[in-house]
Amino acid sequence: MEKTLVIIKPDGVKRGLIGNIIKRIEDKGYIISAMMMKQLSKEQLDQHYEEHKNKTFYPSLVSYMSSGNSLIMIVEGVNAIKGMRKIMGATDPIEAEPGSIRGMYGNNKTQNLIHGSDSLESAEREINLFFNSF
Ligand code: YYY
Ligand code: MG
Repeated sequence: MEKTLVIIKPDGVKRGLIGNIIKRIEDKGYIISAMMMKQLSKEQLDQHYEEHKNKTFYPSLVSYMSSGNSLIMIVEGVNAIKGMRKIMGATDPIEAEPGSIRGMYGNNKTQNLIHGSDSLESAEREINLFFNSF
């Protein structure tokens, strides 16, 4: 079993897509073992997205990600890290597979509905950041 950190981003919460997205995660066979509704602060986002701090899109990413509530979850399952990335789809929803979450519901590269850790190291770091546990 693997753990990964998943965030339904503010556009997903505002658009009422929480239920649909959770359904996709559970239908895949994953277990949600923790969840927390929270408006993320700039300080938390600076840590969460530290690899992107110097990118040109960073200011707009942080202002969007802090604009409203997010649903932050620990998702568990066999190969959950890679598997979640697969059902999320590519970063840009226009490039994402039509059947993926981003491909089905998204059309904006920044407001792309969902985050999932990209490696075991990221999962451990991100789960510790939001839940103080791994
Ligand atoms: O891991 P993933 O979310 O698929 O993409 P990343 O390349 O790690 O970028 C993180 C986050 O930043 C992305 O989900 C949206 C935003 N972003 C952006 O606003 N504009 C870009 N050109 C690239 C990424
Ligand atoms: Mg990433």
